[in-house]
Amino acid sequence: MSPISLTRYLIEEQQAGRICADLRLLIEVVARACKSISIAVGKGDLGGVLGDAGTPGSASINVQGEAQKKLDVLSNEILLETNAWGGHLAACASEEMDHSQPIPDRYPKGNYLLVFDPLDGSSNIDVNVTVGTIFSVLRCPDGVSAPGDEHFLQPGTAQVAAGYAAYGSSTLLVLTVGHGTHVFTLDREIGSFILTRRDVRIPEETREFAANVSNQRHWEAPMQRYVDEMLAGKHGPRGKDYNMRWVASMVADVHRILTRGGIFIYPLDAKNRAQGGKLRLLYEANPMSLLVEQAGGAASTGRLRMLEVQPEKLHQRVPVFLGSKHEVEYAVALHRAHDANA
Ligand code: AHM
Ligand code: MG
Repeated sequence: MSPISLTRYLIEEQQAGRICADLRLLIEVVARACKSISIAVGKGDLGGVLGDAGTPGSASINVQGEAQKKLDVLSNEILLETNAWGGHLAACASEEMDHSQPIPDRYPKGNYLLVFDPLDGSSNIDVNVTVGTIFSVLRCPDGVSAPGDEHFLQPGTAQVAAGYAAYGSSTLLVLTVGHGTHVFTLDREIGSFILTRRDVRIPEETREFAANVSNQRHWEAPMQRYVDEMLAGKHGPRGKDYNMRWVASMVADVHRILTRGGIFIYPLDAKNRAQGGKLRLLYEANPMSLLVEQAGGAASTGRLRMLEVQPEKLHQRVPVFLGSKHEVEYAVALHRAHDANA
């Protein structure tokens, strides 16, 4: 059978009545932006794109209070510019921008809102480890012609599409439009994303976890216990030996879980408690949670199903537990038992 390109996949989804033409074109434009980012990431030092943004000794700081890399800024610009003129969007919101940005008046406007983390895993940019772009598509509420930050505050269940591009040994686009999670690989010779894994399924059981264990002493008690139990191996309460992997790029860690199972955890800890967690609900947790649920996995804050959290602010942060269903359920049960005894 001839390869199925992203374009063909999306046209077939439209023909099946699962997406409309505007959403199809919007996803095509996001994919085009990801190709441009992939090229910029791939040039590395040759493109002069590594290192901090800003001037020497005074790195530019984003709304998250984090030093921006040149590639964070460039990727954000690529996504904004590529998506500005297509006529499918009403506004964009980015992890790298203080506020959402409406489509400029000189361009036609559409009915969707695009949310993105332009280059996730920034700490890995300069060391040639996988980074990625995470995105989520929401509907602009009816009757809203000039959307502001408040119109993005929709729960993850309202996402009409979500995905990520991973810039690793190959460039991948992983996508859901609410009917399964599918993997497309960039064929660099023809410049197209080709469907390489349809309907990914995450095994319900796992022996692998992803966590920055250097933070363990700062975590809430149930999560300290959870990881202690896994580290105790087959002679401990879990009765099996676990393996640990932590790339520190959420796209890479989630991609491994979509490929062979596992659990990803970024708990609440003493350092991030005031902000509610480390990872961002709208830019990271919600799109990844939709992809994981669509692949048969589970995603939680530890206390709530991630996709049902009602956002209160654009840059809201949350604790994250996602991946193999039974493992996530176990982590949630430990939180529940702890809260019941508090
Ligand atoms: P970023 O959006 O600033 O790159 O931060 C998000 C990243 C995730 O990709 C990753 O899971 C996590 O931060 C790594 O955190 P840590 O450096 O604490 O291990
Ligand atoms: Mg990020």
